[in-house]
Amino acid sequence: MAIERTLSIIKPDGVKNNHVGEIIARFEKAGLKPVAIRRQQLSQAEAEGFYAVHKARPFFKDLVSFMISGPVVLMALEGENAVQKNRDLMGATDPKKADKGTIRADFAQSIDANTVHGSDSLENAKNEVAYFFRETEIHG
Ligand code: IDP
Ligand code: MG
Repeated sequence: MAIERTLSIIKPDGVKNNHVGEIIARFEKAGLKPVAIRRQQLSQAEAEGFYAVHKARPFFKDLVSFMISGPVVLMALEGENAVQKNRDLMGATDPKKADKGTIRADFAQSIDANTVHGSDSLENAKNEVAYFFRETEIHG
């Protein structure tokens, strides 16, 4: 299997509820190494740009305002099959539908405050990692 990189974001609820360490521990135990990491307050423009694919969706405004409601933790994760592995660890978008033992099932409150973002394809992962990190900030 190929070594991949993917973007993970611990959303404002995960940061506010002090789950940063537990979430990163799950990634590391699963063989996903945070090769770049930064805590940051996103601006409205950054959040809108990041979620531009969802611009036409009815939840876009709420999604952006939630994402700028507090600091997030941005990470590039590296490991075998990293894109799918991260999605498996996250669980379904709606925490009520997420499998037991996933990050969203264990920590998320709602479909808005669902604790983590993860890239959904290798192509999106490349773009999303590059959206937040320069190559010189990534150390494998
Ligand atoms: P994902 O985060 O599991 O990849 P996406 O469909 O890419 O899910 O949606 C991006 C984010 O938008 C979700 O994580 C969630 O916070 C929010 N979202 C998605 N669908 C809904 C919805 O039906 N209502 C409210 N928020 C939603
Ligand atoms: Mg998505």
